[in-house]
Amino acid sequence: MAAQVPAEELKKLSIKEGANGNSKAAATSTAANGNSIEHESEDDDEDDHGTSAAAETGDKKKKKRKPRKKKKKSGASSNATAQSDPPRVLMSQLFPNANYPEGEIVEYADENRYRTTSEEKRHLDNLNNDFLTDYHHAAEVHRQVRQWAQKTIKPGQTLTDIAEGIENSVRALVGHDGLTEGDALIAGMGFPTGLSLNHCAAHYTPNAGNKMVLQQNDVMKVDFGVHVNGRIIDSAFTMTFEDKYDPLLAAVRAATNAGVKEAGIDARLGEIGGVIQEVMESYEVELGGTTYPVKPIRNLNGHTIKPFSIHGDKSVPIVKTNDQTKMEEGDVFAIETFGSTGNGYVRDDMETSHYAKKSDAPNVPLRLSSAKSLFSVINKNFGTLPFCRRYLDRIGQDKYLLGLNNLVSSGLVEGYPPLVDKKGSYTAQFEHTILLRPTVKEVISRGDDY
Ligand SMILES: [Co+2]
Repeated sequence: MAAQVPAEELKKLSIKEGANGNSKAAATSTAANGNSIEHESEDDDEDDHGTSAAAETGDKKKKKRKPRKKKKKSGASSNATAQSDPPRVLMSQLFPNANYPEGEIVEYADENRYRTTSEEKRHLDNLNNDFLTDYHHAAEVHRQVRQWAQKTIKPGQTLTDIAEGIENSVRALVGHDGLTEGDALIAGMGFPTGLSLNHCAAHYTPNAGNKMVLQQNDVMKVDFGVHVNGRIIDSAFTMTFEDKYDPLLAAVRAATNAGVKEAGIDARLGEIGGVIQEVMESYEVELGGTTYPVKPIRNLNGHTIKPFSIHGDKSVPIVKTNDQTKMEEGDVFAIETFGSTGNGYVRDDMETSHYAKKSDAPNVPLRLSSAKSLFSVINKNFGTLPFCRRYLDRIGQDKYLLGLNNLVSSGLVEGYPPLVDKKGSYTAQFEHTILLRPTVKEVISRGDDY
């Protein structure tokens, strides 16, 4: 989920309008660096799971990401050892000893090199055991669901079906359907499934009755969160069905990877933005006979993530700024970049779907009884996790709009309207969650897809 730059802050940025540097070298050196996730070797026994839940899955096995550390416990009640299609096998069943795979491990460099072997830092890392297990759990759910989504989503499907397909899969894999009070706070969606098309860059998900159908020519940002005990994975990718968009996607993928690479303990936020910008602007894309520079969307940011809170207090710009703030040990960052063929600037548009209770919500008396009861529902079901109108619908709430709008105007709940660039433009996004562990940087949401 994207963080927005306040308007006053933006004025301080010195942006060279239309600048489109030709530093191709910067781009290629940082682009799509290989990931070094600890894979166990690809299973070659594709056909040996015939008795499992995966048996019903038939043809779609070829691109499946297999669980990497399977430990068969004798006497296990169920014998599913591979994920089903759609994904419905509990992650805790695929990894019975909670030995969820790590993300990409990157050793610190330069003056932080000592951390990898430091006894003290290792000790600190070990203290984080529960935190890491929850994070690895959530990340593997994200990977399995998104890789299913990548091979399943096709033009002709409705956005509602796509969103529900992702959300029902996430809830099934963590084993919490979120239908009973408090259940969605244990594990489930970390925030609503963003399905933002074309010039819309972020924060679009269908509300009830939405009949929109994905088109062949669309550029769709798929941005969803998975949380386990409040540890949120925030990771996003872009889907297209026409080759002409490939340079746009390559620009943004490379820019995000450059940001991930620059991130580290003591790295300065403004400088990371500069590196991201340089990589992004080294690309251009030709659409319909016109060549467009790929511009970073300068009022969208990466951000820290706190327990149950998607936007922490630090922002990672995607253009050069003078922000000298440093990344620190223990920080969790969502590194996300957006590229655009439009203005490189977004504004609010369309009907709001995303909301979240503010963590610093003031204690104001609510006079409207519908607002009061809705606030209680939000507290019990989502806490400060972002939710959307469909999430209220599915737990049986109706006629809540007046109350919801009242909570927003009272300052207790924040609305996150869709963010759009110039009409007719195209925007793309890639995003990873990274942990600045005491010993190593972990790109926790890294997969073999992006
Ligand atoms: Co985000």
